Amino acid sequence: MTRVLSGIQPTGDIHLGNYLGALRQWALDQHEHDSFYCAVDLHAITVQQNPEELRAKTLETMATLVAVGLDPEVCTLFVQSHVPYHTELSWLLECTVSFGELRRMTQFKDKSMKQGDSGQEHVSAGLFTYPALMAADILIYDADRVPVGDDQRQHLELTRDVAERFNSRYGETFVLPSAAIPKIAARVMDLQEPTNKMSKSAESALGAVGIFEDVESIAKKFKRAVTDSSNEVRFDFESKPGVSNLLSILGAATDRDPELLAEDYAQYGALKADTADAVISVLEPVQLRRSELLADPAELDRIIARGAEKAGEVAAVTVSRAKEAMGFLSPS
Ligand code: AQP
Repeated sequence: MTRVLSGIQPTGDIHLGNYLGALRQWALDQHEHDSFYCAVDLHAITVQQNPEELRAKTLETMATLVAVGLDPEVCTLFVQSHVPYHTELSWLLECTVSFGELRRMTQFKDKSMKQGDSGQEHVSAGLFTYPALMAADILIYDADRVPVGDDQRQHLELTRDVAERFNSRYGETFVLPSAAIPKIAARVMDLQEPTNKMSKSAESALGAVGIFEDVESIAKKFKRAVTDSSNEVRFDFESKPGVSNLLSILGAATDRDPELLAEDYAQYGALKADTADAVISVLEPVQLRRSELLADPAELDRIIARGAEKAGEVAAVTVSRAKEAMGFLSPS
């Protein structure tokens, strides 16, 4: 059976891009494949976090994963730091990846520049080496398929390169994974700056739609979404990024082709209103499920503990295989 792995950082507010680009696919995949999903708290600390907030966000993220439809009886749902083998394998892979490969990662360039622009001079070494940890997250579960948004494509390619290099140096050890990127809404764009991806750290609060926002606020954000002055509804990201973003969100929320949807609209106003309605009807059941879960913390604790146990059993085997291949002396 195909093995699937993916993760989400327990930071900021989970937004529509995370949902349409990744989480929704995770929920579908769990029934087809042997699936492992986690809150990647070790990735979150590549930028400084408030400890109390990190703890609260991690719990909240786990509740969100269940709310979007992940069934802990069907898939393995866990918190990354509860399986310490990830950091152990990460070190082995840090010694396999090259400095030049890490330096080429566009996400490092973007995020370190963003920190510089916001007056923070401290850029952690972890932000630079994080792709090695991500490779460990994937390779440790022998994952064949990694459902992610388009922004993670480069990290997935690096993971494959690292696995190939390791296998050719030390013998067949890791499965080579492939990215599973959705056809529609693989890169949901910011509603205010449609040439930038929708992000948890968006400049304007109007640019990103949180999946737990109240419906009035969601409707307002779509109403104010930036389009252009030509008032022609056409799916063309190059010349009409704002309108195309709305069409692709509407397409993803209604399972329709954005190019065909464009033919149904003559006005931007109607497109914005229908997109808001479609998004709200997709998100409302998720919002309801999450509030039920947060009201039952003992159940959430049980899910998290069970997930760590299941994930740990698989991870332990891969790490010992990798250490053996590299020539580490086994403890007697
Ligand atoms: N805009 C997006 N469109 C489609 N997919 C997206 N993903 C993130 N943004 C979009 C996908 O969501 C999954 C979880 O990603 P993450 O936890 O790494 O989230 P992130 O990339 O940290 O989120 P942000 O919003 O980009 O935060 P910033 O930029 O502030 O750090 C991944 O599969 C990702 O592809």
